[in-house]
Parts: sequence; structure tokens; C-alpha cells
Amino acid sequence: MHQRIILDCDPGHDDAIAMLLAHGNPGIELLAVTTVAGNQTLDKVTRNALAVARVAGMTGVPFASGSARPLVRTLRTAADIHGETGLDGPALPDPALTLDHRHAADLIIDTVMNHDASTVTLVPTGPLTNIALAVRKEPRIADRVREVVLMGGGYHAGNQTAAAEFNIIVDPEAAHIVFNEQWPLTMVGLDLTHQALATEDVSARIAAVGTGPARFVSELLGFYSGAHRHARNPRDSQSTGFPPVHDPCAVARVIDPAVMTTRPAPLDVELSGTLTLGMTVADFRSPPSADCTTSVAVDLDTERFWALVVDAVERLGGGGL
Ligand SMILES: [Ca+2]
Repeated sequence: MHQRIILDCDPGHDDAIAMLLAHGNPGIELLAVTTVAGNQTLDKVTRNALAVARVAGMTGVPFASGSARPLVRTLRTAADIHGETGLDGPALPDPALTLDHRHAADLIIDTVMNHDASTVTLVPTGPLTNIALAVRKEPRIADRVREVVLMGGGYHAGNQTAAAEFNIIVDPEAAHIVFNEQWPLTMVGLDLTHQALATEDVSARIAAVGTGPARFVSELLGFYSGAHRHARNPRDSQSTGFPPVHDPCAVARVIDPAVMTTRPAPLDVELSGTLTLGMTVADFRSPPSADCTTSVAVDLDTERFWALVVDAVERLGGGGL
């Protein structure tokens, strides 16, 4: 059976690879792609999503843009990692698809409500603004979605600050809403995604596919790797730290749950800490109660994960260029 997903994203190099994985994998039915301000401004990430759709040859999938800023705070972007376009590196083709007229939150609501209960999984890979708006506007979606499998947070450390991961700290209030709904939720956080490193071997396997979409991914990884090294070690251009490719990990979890181990734990988001704003807090003190609906991703089967990504790129063939 196909796993039906809505991908809510802010492309973003790793979001782009998440899109290609979702479209290329035969076990996923991509119902909609929605965009949210995060890695770059809403207009830029939306344009990027449509460019990736063109590369992948996606047709018949509605795309909608959503929130241009977080619920409460001023938008902070990640131009240091993703560049001025949000998807620096490859040439971006002109979009072939036109945007759905609905706001992303409304497209999410309509899609969830128009499908059978427990058949649609939400996969957010950006700040959680659209998801929070959707569940506030139509609370019934909390009972209808199969699961929320999100990339964000972490239970040991952050990346944007010592305690907070980027997607969460951009809109911590939205994350608080999403983490406190009663839907099943798996947090695919930094503890997991830092195991998904784009090593030289990974880049070589993708380049060897030799198609247009493969070249696109190679160029994405080329820019992303350099930006990651520079952000980590600005004075050491020879640093060889490989970048974590966060977002496709969440898609991979939906495709093949065995690609990672998870651990149930109550989860919440810090909204008031001076040093810990946006920290995701997992409570591991005791076995969770039977009504605990949240879990955290722990260990990635790295080989299985990259095999899924390479397989999806192969299945895209020449894509839509
Ligand atoms: Ca993202």
C-alpha cells in the first residue's frame, strides 16, 4: 500500500532531496507540497520547490505557499548554509507547475479531510508554522492524520544555538502547538540526522547515476558541503566535515520504518528559556505512559537510507528537463 504524505518544506538543499526521494520512491503517494518561510523567504523557497518539481518531472501534485513569517517572531533565515536563493549551486529551471490558489494551511486541511482517517502522514521539514495554523483552524485534522513525522529538534544538542535546532527556533510557538496535539508524532531530530552524512562515497554514487536529476543533486551537495564546512570552520577551508542531509530522513522513515530506531518519550518545546529557547525536551526518566503519542528517532541504518535516496534518483530517470 502507498503511504500518502503531504510534504511541508522550505527548500533548502536537504528539502529538495526530500522532495526527490518522495517523488522517486514507488511506495510514496505525494498528495501535496506546501512551503513555509524558513531557510529563505517564502517567495524564494516556493520558487525553489517549483524548480525542484520541474527537475523531478512532477505533475499532478498541488503546490501551495503558506506562511511568510513565524507566528510570533521575526523570520530568521539560513543563507549561510543555503545561499541567497535558498538553493544555491545548480541552475534552477523555470517552474512548469502553477501554484494552487489556497494557502498551504488550507490545502493541508482539505487534503487531510478529503482522505480516509489515518491514511495521510504529514512530513514537515521546515518551521512548523503552516502545520500549527492548519490544526488551529481545523482541529479535526489532529484525529485524522496517520502521523506527523517531522525533521526538527533533537534531544542532546542544537545547531542554531547550543540547545535549539533551526526549524524549531525559527518558530518555537508553532512547534509548541504541533508537539502538544494528540496526534502520533515522530521527531526526526539532529541526533538522527547527523548520522546521514553526505560522504564522498554517497556523492559518487549519486553522480554515477548520470541523469539530469542526479547532476542536480550532485550540484546541490557540492554547494551544501562547502557551505557546511565554511559555517563550521570559517578559518579552515580544508576541513573535511561532511554535511548532515537532514530532511530526507523524515521521508525515509515513512517509506521504511526499519530505516531507523525510535524511542517513545513525552516531548515538549521550551518557549521561555534565556539559553534554551526552542529546545526540544524529551523526558526519558521513566517508561512513557500508555497515552504517550510522541517518539524520537535514535539510530539510522545509514546504508539502507542512502540506498533509498540513490534508488529514488535512479527511478526519476531524466526527470522533467
Ligand atoms: Ca528544511
